[in-house]
Amino acid sequence: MKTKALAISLSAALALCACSKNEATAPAAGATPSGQGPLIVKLGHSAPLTGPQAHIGKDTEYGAQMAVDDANAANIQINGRTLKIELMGEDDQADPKQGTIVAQKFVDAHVNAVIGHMNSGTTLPASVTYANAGIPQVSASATNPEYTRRGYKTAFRVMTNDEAQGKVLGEFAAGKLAAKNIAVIDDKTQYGEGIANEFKKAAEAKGAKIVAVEHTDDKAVDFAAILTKIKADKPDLIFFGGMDPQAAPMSMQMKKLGLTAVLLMGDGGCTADFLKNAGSSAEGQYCSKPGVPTEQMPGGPAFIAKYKAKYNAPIQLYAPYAYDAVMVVVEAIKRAGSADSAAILAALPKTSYKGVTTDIAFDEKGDIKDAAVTLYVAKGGQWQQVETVGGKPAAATSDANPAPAAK
Ligand code: ABU
Repeated sequence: MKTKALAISLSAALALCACSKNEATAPAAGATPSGQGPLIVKLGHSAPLTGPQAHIGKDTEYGAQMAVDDANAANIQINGRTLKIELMGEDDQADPKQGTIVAQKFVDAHVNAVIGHMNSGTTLPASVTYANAGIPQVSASATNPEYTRRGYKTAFRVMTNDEAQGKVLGEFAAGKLAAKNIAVIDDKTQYGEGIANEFKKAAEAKGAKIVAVEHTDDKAVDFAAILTKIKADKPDLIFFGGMDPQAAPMSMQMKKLGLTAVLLMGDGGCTADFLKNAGSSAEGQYCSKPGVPTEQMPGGPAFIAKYKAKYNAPIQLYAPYAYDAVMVVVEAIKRAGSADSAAILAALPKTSYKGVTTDIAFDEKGDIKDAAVTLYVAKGGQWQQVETVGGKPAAATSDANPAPAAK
């Protein structure tokens, strides 16, 4: 009896010891649990899940969740333990302050890596927190070039950045679209202003004249004052740096006010929702998206079918990229033989992964190599490919891993 009581109090003391040691020393960010059983890996995912951009944030989360489900179903063994990934999804509301709150929440939860954030405006401030905590961050959508230019060893991106996208857009406007007088509107976000600046540089370098520069914000829906002002400058093209909740009403109001200028946007406006919400005004408007069209991606057709079967919704923008961002982390864990954040960080620069979207490898900054940009025109309620600039030749990606078949 005495021996049993002593054993119980000893094990209780040991448990207490372990617990207070854990609290006192605060385990390294992303440390994996020791002992037998599955190797639990926590991935943070952050995007706007409420507010006007929730449809894009949800799309990104769906893509990440699909990858998590596929990885868990694959029964991956890491040092004799089955990898079990848990996705911790958070809503940063596309708000930079909320983005840093979410980032700290992920640090406190000891996530092993982060997928996101969706917006450049949240990704940039959050990246400081992850860099300080040594947590790998893989963005599937934030395209502001600054994200990978701060020298953080923790920052990676599986999508073409806006230095490339803005250049392609500017050259397209002044070249194929032969725009001479261009008005530029941005939403004053890190993404909108950033891509507008890259666009302006490239369009001017190709001989176009910027006749007006206006700013709105990412909550506005009434652009009558801005558009009326711009109309007097007689632009033949309006470039908008921002997201579809603004782009759709802007397109409708351009027509209502009798502007004959064509609307050109980056990826933020290149969505299924833009087409739906802009109605007939969408016809003939242009946009760009990083990468090749989803159906031309190595794993695109299978991904589209599987996404539709699972979520019964069209892909908005970034779901295949979020899928690849998760898989790039999973591959890093496999190569490292460990899910510790430090081990993932050491493995990520050596990534060579045949993803759904393309073959993924990172340059010295953490940006994807061989980035492509595709231009689209709205025709008959669809985004139709105009041309793809850059990227790998098709043959180089034709043997890539297809996404798993639709369930
Ligand atoms: N890439 C456009 C939307 C996300 C962002 O960069 O803010």
